[in-house]
Amino acid sequence: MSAVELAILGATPAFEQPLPVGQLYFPEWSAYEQAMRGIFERQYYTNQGPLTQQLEQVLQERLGVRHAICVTNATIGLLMAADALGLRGKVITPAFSFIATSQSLTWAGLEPLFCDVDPLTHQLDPVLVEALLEDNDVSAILAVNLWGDVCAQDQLRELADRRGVPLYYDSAHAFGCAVQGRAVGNFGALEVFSFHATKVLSAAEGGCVCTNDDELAARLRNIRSSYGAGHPVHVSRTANGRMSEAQAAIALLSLNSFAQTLERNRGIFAAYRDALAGLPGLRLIEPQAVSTTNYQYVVCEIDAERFGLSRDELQAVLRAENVLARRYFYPGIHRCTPYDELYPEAAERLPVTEALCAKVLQLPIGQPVDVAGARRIGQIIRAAQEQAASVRHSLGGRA
Ligand code: T4K
Repeated sequence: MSAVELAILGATPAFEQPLPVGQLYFPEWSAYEQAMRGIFERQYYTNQGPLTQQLEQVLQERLGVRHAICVTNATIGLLMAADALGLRGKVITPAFSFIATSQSLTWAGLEPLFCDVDPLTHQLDPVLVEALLEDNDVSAILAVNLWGDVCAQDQLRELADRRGVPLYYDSAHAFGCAVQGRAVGNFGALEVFSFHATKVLSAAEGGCVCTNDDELAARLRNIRSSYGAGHPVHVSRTANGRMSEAQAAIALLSLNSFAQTLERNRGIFAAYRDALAGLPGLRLIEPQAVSTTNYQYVVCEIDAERFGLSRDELQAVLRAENVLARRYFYPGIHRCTPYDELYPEAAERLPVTEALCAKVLQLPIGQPVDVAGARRIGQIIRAAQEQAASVRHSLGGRA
């Protein structure tokens, strides 16, 4: 029997403070204060200020991309992207993503055409994309680079080129990743990063659209706002997608310590890998296609039959220990408003997404947790499996 006593069975929680998922980078207070002092001295809050310009410059250099266009958040960036690409009709996209991916299409007057994902990597399945491309109404592919990994990019590019539609990426999970040494940000027509607080590069709230296409960049800048628009080009709609100076200040500080963040993440991920090794019914998702990952997330699949507890039961065990594990993504986008009513038949076409939504669990990584914490979480999960019958009994069908 395991020496670990579980909080769900009456023991004291393993962690005093709740451990959220998400990177949650916070700079040193003194560095933040200094950056804010600069903003106050310049009396310049937003509208493509000097810090935003500096951030764009640094991102372009680091990623080796011609244009890094900073925005308020990735959702706005994706929306602007759909408009700048001049899309119409349907866009092939996964339902296994955060709802913002599809909502960006809906806001742009487009229709998401949901495609299933690969059961091993969780990325968009190119074979299924090919079949959906037969629909004449399709005007683009919006792929999502998930979990610090990337899609089958070569296959997707080949399919998109053959059909003559743009391929673009929601890369909210993939900042800092590279494919054969080439930074993510350089693939497809454009890529959109999120700099949300939960992401590996944080502006507290923010994002960036990267492209090597000068024309597209000009349209994106003009859609974003007249500030920082560069040379005027015709666009039919404009928005306010500006990044504020306070956001840019945090992003610059986050970039300064990015190498340490990655190193820290790598250590935590390795601790989870060791701690969870050999557990029947638990599969840790490891990046496959990238040469560098950001370890932004720790994602596991729980096979209820083999593990002995369902994903939801294990989540309840962890929550009792103050580990705020998340069912991420749950439910699939096709089951969220308005898509559940628009496409009631979608679930049948998305068996892998359906299965993943029932078994994927996200564990904490980033600043809230350290290597010792990851090991402890691994011990809790192991103990939960060993004591599955008692856990189930204590939950009494609640999870
Ligand atoms: N595409 C993909 C594939 C995405 O994953 C996302 C966003 C987007 C597009 C859109 O990017 P943005 O427009 O957001 O830039 C979070 C984030 O809000 C969202 O950025 C992220 N993905 C999404 C998957 O997760 P929630 O609602 O799950 O976050 P929330 O508030 O529950 O936070 C997670 C945990 O962190 C909680 O336990 C609370 C804790 N937390 C959170 C924040 C913000 C803190 O302790 N401190 C904090 O400051 O959406």
